Order: sequence, then C-alpha cells, then structure tokens
Amino acid sequence: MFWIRGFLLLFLGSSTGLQGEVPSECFTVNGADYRGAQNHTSPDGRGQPCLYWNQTQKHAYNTAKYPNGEWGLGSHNACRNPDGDVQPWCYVLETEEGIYWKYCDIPSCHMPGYIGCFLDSGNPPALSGSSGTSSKLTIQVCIRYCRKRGYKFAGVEAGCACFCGSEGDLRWARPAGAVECDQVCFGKASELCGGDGRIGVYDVSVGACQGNFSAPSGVIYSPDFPDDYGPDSNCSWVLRPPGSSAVELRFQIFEIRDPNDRLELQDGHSRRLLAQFDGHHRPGPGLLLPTDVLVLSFRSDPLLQAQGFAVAYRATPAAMMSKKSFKTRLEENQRLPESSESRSRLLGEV
Ligand SMILES: [Ca+2]
Repeated sequence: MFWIRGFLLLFLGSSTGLQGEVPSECFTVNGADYRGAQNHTSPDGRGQPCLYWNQTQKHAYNTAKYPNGEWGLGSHNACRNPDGDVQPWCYVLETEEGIYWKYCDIPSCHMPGYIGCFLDSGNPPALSGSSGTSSKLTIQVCIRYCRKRGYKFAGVEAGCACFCGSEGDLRWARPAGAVECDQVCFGKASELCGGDGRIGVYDVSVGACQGNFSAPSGVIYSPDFPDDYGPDSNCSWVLRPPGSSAVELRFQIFEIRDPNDRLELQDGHSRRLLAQFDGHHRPGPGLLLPTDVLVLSFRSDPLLQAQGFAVAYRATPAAMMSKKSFKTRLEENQRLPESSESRSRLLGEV
C-alpha cells in the first residue's frame, strides 16, 4: 500500500459543499464525489467514528487548509476522498500502532458501470476474451478496446493489463475487497487499474458515444469517461423511460472546458431545444424536462478538453407534474448569465 495520506491528487476540479444537499451515490471511479453522511470506518460502517475535518489540523487535510469546501471537506466528520485514494476515508484517533486514518466501506459508493474488484489467478483468467497490455493504459482505453471487439465487460489489472469478457466469465469470478484494486493506471495517475492478481471490471457502456436508455433511471457519461472527452466529439443519447411525462436530470459531474464544447437537451418528438450548457453556462444540480423522449447531444471543438459529465436521469410519472411546476423548476435550475431574452429562448413556452 503506497498510498500515503498527504499525496495530493486532484481527481475532481469541482467541489460541492455540505452533506444532505446532494445524493450520496458516487459517480467517479473512486468515490471522490461522495458527499454522503457515512461517518464511521469499515467494517460495515460500524468501525471507529471519524474525526471532524475541522479538528484535524495536524494532518494534511483539514478545513483550516481547505476552507472553501474543497473535496467536500467541512465542519463535519463524514468520509471523503480528497486525495484520489481508492475510496472515501477519514482520520481516526491515532492508535498505538500509529494508524491515524481508515477507509470507509460505503456500499452505495461505486461508479455506476463499475462491476467490482475480483480475484484473478490468471489460470483461467477472470475475463477470458481478448487481452493486451499498455504502458499508457487508462480505464477508458481498456473499455474502448473491449467495446470495439463486441464484449460486454472490460477488466483492468496491475496498472497495465486489459482483459475483455462476457456474462459467462463473471459467473465464476470471485469478488475481492474493494481496496485491493489499488494500482494506479500507467496512463493516468488519477485512475485505478486493478491490482496485483486483482481485476477491476467495468461495463463497456460507460463512456460510449451513443446509447438508447429505456430503464426508469440510469446514468449517462460523456464520451470516454472517466478519461477526458476527445476533440471533435459528436455524440448523442436517447432517453425513453416508459410511462413518464418528464425526465429529471441531476448532474453529478460537469467539467466542460470552454464555450465551444456544448451539451444540448432536446425534446425527442419536436427536436425543440430545452436547454443547453457549455463551459461558461453550467447546469444547476437538478433539472426537470417536460418530455417523455429526451435527446442529449454533446459536441466538442478541436481545442481544450476536460473530464466531461456524469448525469443521472429518472423518469417522472405524468400524474406528478403540472405545467407550472415544469416552468418553475426549469427556471430555478438554469444558470444562464445571459440576457433575459436568450433565457426565454431557451426555456421556450413551457
Ligand atoms: Ca473545447
């Protein structure tokens, strides 16, 4: 275990403030975006109580050093992951053995699309399809490699190896502890690519450039997530949750570099533009869109990229909504610093 507290790794540029305001699920690989209230260490959340981040001045991460809510630190003792470790953790009262921090094992804290960490003896391999190694391996490099070859799963191991596999493989896979997949990807220091004899497995739909979503809820990631989106991206996703009259979106990550990289939300029937966001016009945390077919389109220009977005969607049944509430919530959730003219253009006649 070479992860040393104080090793500063900026995984997320953004930080949200206080617990309770946003969902507790994690949308990054390592729970860097966890803002839930779990404040005990493993096992099973019944371990030691965490110390308050405003009472840990002798350690590297505390609110005196990071007073602006960086990484979700604040006057609370909930688990966070400010340094890009494998999962959220917290400081604890130092033991005689000198242990002063511990992991928090938060069950909901896994990026959707991340299947888990599994043992891989290599004989037979945990994922039995195509494989390769790369000194530039990232999670998305492996996902793309396996997606192109028609596999359902992509597995990263030992920082540099990529394996592809199908449902049948996973039936026999033996789960390993989440923290055992702790090796940095050779191609990206902020991502973890399995471990020694441990394979981190992903669904290849994460970071795809297109998709049709018909489940009542789900998560859409920008192209190549968790890597940065590429130059000249042109991707779109169609949401058609059954029995809904509106779609609620919650942006968990929105890292768009400039105004030339743009996410558009359109009504799938009329193609009317419902909202658009870019590097200068960020969405609020929640959005309600009055359509049962929503099309998301993302385009980027050749210059300057960033991580992109992770947006969770949820279908809202017809009975729960009125026209008035659509408008109110859209207005509340759009943060458009432009004129009121362009604002009404975007909102249309809701
Ligand atoms: Ca750009």
